[in-house]
Amino acid sequence: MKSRKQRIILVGKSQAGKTTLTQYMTNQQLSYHKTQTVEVVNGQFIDTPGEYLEQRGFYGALSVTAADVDAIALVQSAAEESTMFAPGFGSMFCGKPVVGIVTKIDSAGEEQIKRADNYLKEAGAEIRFWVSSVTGEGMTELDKWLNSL
Ligand SMILES: Nc1nc2c(ncn2[C@@H]2O[C@H](COP(=O)(O)OP(=O)(O)O)[C@@H](O)[C@H]2O)c(=O)[nH]1
Ligand SMILES: [Mg+2]
Repeated sequence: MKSRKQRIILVGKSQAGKTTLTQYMTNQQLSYHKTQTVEVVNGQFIDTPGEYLEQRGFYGALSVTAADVDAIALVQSAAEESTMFAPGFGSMFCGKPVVGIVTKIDSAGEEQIKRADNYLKEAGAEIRFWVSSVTGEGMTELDKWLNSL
């Protein structure tokens, strides 16, 4: 029997859409606030500040924060041309399941979505989801995967 909800940590650049995604998934009203520190949302999502990915000095903090989770989500905006995820980035999480989430697909074309998807694949996310927190597209599939962990 499951004693608690599966916990997942969201890692991605500032503005990637991590916080908005947690708001969507936990049925909160979408409202912007800058994530200043690690926040646990609904006991399930560990939301992290963009600095955890953008500044290598935070990688120690990132791996400690991730030690207690069931899965890692690498979050990449489809609207972003570049990525901060180095190839193989996901391997720093010691073999835990790594999923890729392409966000903001409502505001991107197919080529942009595929580019983001490829960044996540290269980073080590074997499974990827394409979502929008505005239209809700892709969220059912993501939710199903979370519940299957
Ligand atoms: N069009 C669109 N905008 C989004 C989506 N998700 C987030 N945003 C916007 O992107 C900005 C950054 O979102 P936020 O969740 O704070 O990103 P974080 O820094 O990764 O936590 C905000 O202005 C959001 O309203 C989405 O799915 N579609
Ligand atoms: Mg945030």
